[in-house]
Amino acid sequence: MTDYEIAELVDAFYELRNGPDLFNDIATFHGQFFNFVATADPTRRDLHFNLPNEPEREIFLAWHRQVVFELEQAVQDINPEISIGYWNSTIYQSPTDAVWDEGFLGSFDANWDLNRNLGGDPRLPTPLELSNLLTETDFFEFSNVLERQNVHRGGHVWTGGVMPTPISPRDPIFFFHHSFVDKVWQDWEETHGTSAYITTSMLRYDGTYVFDGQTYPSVDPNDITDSRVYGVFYAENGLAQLDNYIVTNTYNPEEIFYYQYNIEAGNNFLVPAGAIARLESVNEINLTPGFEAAPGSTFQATIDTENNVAGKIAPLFAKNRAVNPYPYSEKLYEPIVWEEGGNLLDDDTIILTAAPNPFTEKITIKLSERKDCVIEVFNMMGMQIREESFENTDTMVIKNLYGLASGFYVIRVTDANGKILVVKRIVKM
Ligand SMILES: [Cu+2]
Repeated sequence: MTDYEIAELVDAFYELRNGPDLFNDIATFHGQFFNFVATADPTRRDLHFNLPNEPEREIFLAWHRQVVFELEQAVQDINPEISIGYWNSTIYQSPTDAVWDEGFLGSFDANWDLNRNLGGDPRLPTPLELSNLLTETDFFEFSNVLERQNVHRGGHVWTGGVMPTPISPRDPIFFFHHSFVDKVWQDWEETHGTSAYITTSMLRYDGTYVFDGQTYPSVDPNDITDSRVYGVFYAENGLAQLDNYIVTNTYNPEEIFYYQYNIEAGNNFLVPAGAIARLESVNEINLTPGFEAAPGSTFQATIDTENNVAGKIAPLFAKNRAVNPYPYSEKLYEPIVWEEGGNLLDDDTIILTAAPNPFTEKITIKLSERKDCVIEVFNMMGMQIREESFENTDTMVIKNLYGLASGFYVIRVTDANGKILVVKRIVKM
């Protein structure tokens, strides 16, 4: 997440708490329905610790996906540009990690009386525990092991304070932790594809619950077994791969997928006629075979030049979802735009490198095959400072760049039919 995303998210959390207090409403609900023994009262439903042999009661993963979405929608009502990231607790296991900084989630400890005891119980999950979990083939067994062992339990007990208690949603880290649990479920579902519930409605999301004057719709857990239903893609290792998705603008009137590193969209990522979508990255966007923006759609690929990849970013948490972009209208910057779709990329994969990056006086661009191309270079203000055409070549060199000031530039490669092949940020030393 960029500094901007972090600062805005923290502000939104305080605003929610000081307003209708969604944090305490969720925490109270979670505490009230935390866990009941089925034999004591078989009619009483709950949220946690049902066994694989009582699947008619089980809603753990779907309920927590929905509650993260509920909070995220509330955050986006305040600022539609931001989303909740995930805490990969198999990697980030130190109390000095950026998420605990005073400017991120650190300040909530004292201000909300959370009494955290970071690392007091050190049972965070290992990468091996996670990979073993993902080999489980039965959905209810998978859910049960995930819930009871360290992939889920770890983040709660390691954080301490309210986190290992039924009112854990009082601590905002709960939502970053459950985003991670949700990512693990999504990874499992993409491999096994067999998530299925017996029950068809959920506590709180049964069509009767009212919060802040709003009645929540009923949600069938079977309808949300793929996170794409909510436009959620989990980035990993610097790559957000957007695939098998049709933009519908159901939850966001302008679907913006923001990720600071690399975004790749293809393999049946479709923007139908009338739909609006934008991909925005600090670094690089690639459109690969299977990407389609239909005629009559509005599609943009934009490089965010307000934020840096290096330095300004806490690279722990990344989650893509539909959020609005930075307001470009406030400055001269003309976003790099590809609008009015209808351009389907070729079936061949285009691999592009621009080197060296950082560059000093020339850039060499390589494609996987020979093409007619136009290469444009833009400065931070979005002004085009160079345009060169190349014919039937896979190697293009742009020279005489030593006069440029140090800093960021954006390079755009377009083929002879006006299709954008890549938009990439480069750095002048
Ligand atoms: Cu819970």
